[in-house]
Amino acid sequence: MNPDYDYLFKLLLIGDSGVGKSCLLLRFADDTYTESYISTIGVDFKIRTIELDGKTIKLQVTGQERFRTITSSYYRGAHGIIVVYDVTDMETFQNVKQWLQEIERYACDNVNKLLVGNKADVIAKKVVDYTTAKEFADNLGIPFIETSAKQATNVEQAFLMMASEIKSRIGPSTASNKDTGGQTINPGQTTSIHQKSSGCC
Ligand SMILES: Nc1nc2c(ncn2[C@@H]2O[C@H](COP(=O)(O)OP(=O)(O)OP(=O)(O)O)[C@@H](O)[C@H]2O)c(=O)[nH]1
Ligand SMILES: [Mg+2]
Repeated sequence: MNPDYDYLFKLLLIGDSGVGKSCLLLRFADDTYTESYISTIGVDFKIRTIELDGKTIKLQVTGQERFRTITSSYYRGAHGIIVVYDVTDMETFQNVKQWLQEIERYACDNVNKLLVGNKADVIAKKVVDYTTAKEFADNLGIPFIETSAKQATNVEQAFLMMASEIKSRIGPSTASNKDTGGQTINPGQTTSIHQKSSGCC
């Protein structure tokens, strides 16, 4: 079998409710945006294939839903985890620490992380400074980017940044890392998925 991609990366979007995880996912995968807020029940799931350094990378992105039914198997299957906060809501930034603890607890040790400050278009209500968040991320050695799902600012860059970091960690594409053994998450799937015994990414 010859898959039509060189790499398959599984990404997870986590963060407080309302920060814009679903909107980032929709902007990245479908280039759409909607103002109306429908809190995610169940799992958001999208696939998009990108080109990076001449390689075809299939990104399978899952957004976390409000009631945190994401189980450890989702974390363990992920190659990269994007932690999102809302730049207009200090509490969502303060809660990033908790989200990072969840990653420590459940994800693979070498999982790639990215901090995203979303809603950067709402300049008048911005309460989390770029420099504050950047220093926080630098201290933890995590890349950081501000985005706007609404205006499509840096959304593409955020996902490309993540893909590129994972690609450099994993190294050259081989048959064994085309699908690195995480579980497959099906659209609309809401229940926990049993982890394959193949273990971590
Ligand atoms: N101004 C602005 N609003 C945004 C942006 N991204 C999302 N929103 C708004 O924020 C609200 C919540 O966005 P969602 O993407 O549904 O948030 P979520 O993180 O998926 O929330 P849950 O599913 O409840 O966890 C919606 O009303 C969006 O329209 C952005 O970049 N700019
Ligand atoms: Mg959502």
